[in-house]
Amino acid sequence: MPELKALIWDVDGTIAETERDGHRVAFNAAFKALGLPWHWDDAHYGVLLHVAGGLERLRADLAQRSDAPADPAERERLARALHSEKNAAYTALVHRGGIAARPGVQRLVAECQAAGVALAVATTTGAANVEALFPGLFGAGWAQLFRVRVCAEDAPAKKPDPLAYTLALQRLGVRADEALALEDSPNGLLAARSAGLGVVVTRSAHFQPDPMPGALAVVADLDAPVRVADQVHGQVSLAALRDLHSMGAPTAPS
Ligand code: XBP
Ligand code: MG
Repeated sequence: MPELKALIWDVDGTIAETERDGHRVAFNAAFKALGLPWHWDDAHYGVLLHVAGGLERLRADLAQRSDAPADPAERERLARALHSEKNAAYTALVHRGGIAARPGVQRLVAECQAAGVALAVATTTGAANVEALFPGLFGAGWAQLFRVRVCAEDAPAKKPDPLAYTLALQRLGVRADEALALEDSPNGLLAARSAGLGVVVTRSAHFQPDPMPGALAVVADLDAPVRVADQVHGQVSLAALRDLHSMGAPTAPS
């Protein structure tokens, strides 16, 4: 098995609980700012999250609302206005320091940095949201740490399409069997697997019960124990990832 050269990170739900603590809160702020009496509660947001992409999520919700504009052009205008308002509220919330990294994230990033394992991001959210979040979590050198970042602007075909991951691999200059992906959602898992990557799933607030077919491992968070064949590592360390990687990626889904 080739050496593990890169770790590709999903952002929302994987690096931080940004869906529960950031995007949902910001969508609700956007409804209010535009004078709409709408509110996405936790349970409804959990269902909507199966649509990747905030704008796509708004379109899906508006399409089934009886109190949304019936005219498609007007509905699209409203979805775009809400999405842009949501992103402004999200970056403001993040800048206020409202969101922490999930357990084990900063430790694993530091381990990779020390060992020369490249770090990349493959996310369906916009670059501005990543640029708002990362300095608070990884310090002033965050952009050197995560040199390769594939965001919504680069990969318009959202997960489960593999595009974000294939682009990240291309820009890293590594093959799929030289990298692993970290994900929290079924769509993300499918996207990374379709790009030929082995995937470790770290369960986030909204995807607790979802089956995660084909993941190399599924953990509660990166500080939780992880089983690799007949051995249990105390946490998702780089050593644990190397062991998982050496087992080889499961066959890509058809
Ligand atoms: C994240 C998303 C994003 C965020 C909101 O999925 O689907 O749409 O919810 O960001 P993943 P935008 O973690 O699989 O990348 O509103 O900027 O889309
Ligand atoms: Mg995610």
